[in-house]
Amino acid sequence: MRIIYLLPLAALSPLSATAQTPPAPDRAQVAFDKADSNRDGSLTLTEWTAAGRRERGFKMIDADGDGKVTPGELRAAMAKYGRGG
Ligand SMILES: [Ca+2]
Repeated sequence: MRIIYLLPLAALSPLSATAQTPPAPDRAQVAFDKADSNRDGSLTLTEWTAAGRRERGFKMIDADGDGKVTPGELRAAMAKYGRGG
């Protein structure tokens, strides 16, 4: 009997999720994809500044300092600072 009551709630949850603002990981991926002009899965400073973002932000987000920003680094920075730089 318990399963019958839970199923309608489970079916509704995807609908309510799409009506809300996307969570930070999704926004990070969207921002990343927008800036990753050559689609190689990492952002260089050139791609970053070409996307209209500041060099200072790139250096803050490039956590390991290898000169490339990964989706994970961007996600972590957006979680920390609330935006993409
Ligand atoms: Ca790239």
